[in-house]
Amino acid sequence: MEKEIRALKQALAKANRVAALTGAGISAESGLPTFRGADGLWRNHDVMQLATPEAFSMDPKLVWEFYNWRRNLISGLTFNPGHKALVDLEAGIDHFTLITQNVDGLHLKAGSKNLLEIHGNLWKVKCTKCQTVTVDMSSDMGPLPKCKECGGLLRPQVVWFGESLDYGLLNRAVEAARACQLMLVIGTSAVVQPAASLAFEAKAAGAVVAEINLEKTPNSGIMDFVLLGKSGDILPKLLEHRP
Ligand code: BV8
Ligand code: ZN
Repeated sequence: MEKEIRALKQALAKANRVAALTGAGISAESGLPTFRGADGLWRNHDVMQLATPEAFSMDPKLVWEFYNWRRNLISGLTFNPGHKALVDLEAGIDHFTLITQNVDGLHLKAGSKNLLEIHGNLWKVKCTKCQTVTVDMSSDMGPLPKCKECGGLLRPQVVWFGESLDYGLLNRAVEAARACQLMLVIGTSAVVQPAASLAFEAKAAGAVVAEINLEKTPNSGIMDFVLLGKSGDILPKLLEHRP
C-alpha cells in the first residue's frame, strides 16, 4: 500500500487539473451509515425504496420521518479527516472540482469550494407546488412541512432514484471528468448511475484514475490505482509533505 500511495502522490504532484468523486463511504468515519453496508436499512425499510418519488407520493409522512431522522443524525456529526484532506488538496491545485453523490452537506461544512452536489443536499427543501427552494438547517422539520410562500408540501431537494439529475450540474461534472489529468474516486460502491460512469469519462479522456475504498467495486478494473482502506486514513497520507 505504501508503494501505491507514494506513486499516487507523485502523480498528484504533477497534476494541476484534478477531479474527485465521493460517495457515502467518505462520510462513514463521521458516523453516518452508508447506503449499501449492513447499516443500509432504516427501521427495516430499504433506503432504496424510501428515496423515490413513488414512496413520497404514497406516504410523504414516512419519507419525511426518514429525512428528519437523517437531519437529526447528521446535525450531531461533523466532517472527518477525509473531507478535510480534500479541502487542503483543493487549496493547493489550480483546477480542482469535487463531485459528490452525498446529500449530507459535510463537504460544505469542511470548507470545500468548487463542489458539485449532483444528488442535491438534504438541508435544502423544495416546494412541490411553487418550486421555491430554500435552505433549512432544522434537525426536525415536522411531519409534513409546508411552504411559507404558498402552503404547498415541501420535499427534500435531493435526486431520488428514478429522478433525473440536474442537467447543468451533471454537465459540469462530466466536463470536469473529461478535463482532469487525475481523478480520485472515493468511498463509492460505483453502483449508482450516472455518477459511477464519471470515472469512465475521466479514463477515456486520458486521466489517471484512482479508487480509494474499503472494498473493490465494478469500477476497480479501469483504475490505475486501487487503494483499499479508510478514506480518513489514506487521503491525509496523499497530502503529507505536499509543497
Ligand atoms: C437517473 C439522494 C435518469 C437520495 C441518491 C443507468 C442509467 C441511468 C439510471 C440508471 C441506470 N441504471 C439504474 C438506474 C437507476 C438508478 C440507479 O443507479 N440505480 C442503481 C441502484 C442500480 N439511477 C437513478 O435513478 C438516477 N437517476 O439516472 O435519471 C433516469 C430518469 C428516469 C428513469 C431512469 C433514468 C438517480 C440516482 C440518484 C439517487 N439518489 N441520493 C438520498 O440520499 O436521500 S444516491 C444514494 O446512493 C446516495 O447519494 C449515495 O451516495 C449514493 C451512491 O451510493 P454510494 O455513495 O456509493 O454509497 P454505498 O453505500 O453504495 O457505498 C459506500 C462505499 O464506501 C462502499 O463501497 C464501502 O465499501 C465504502 N466505504 C465505507 N466506509 C468507507 C468506505 N470507503 C472508504 N472509507 C471508508 N471509511
Ligand atoms: Zn410554495
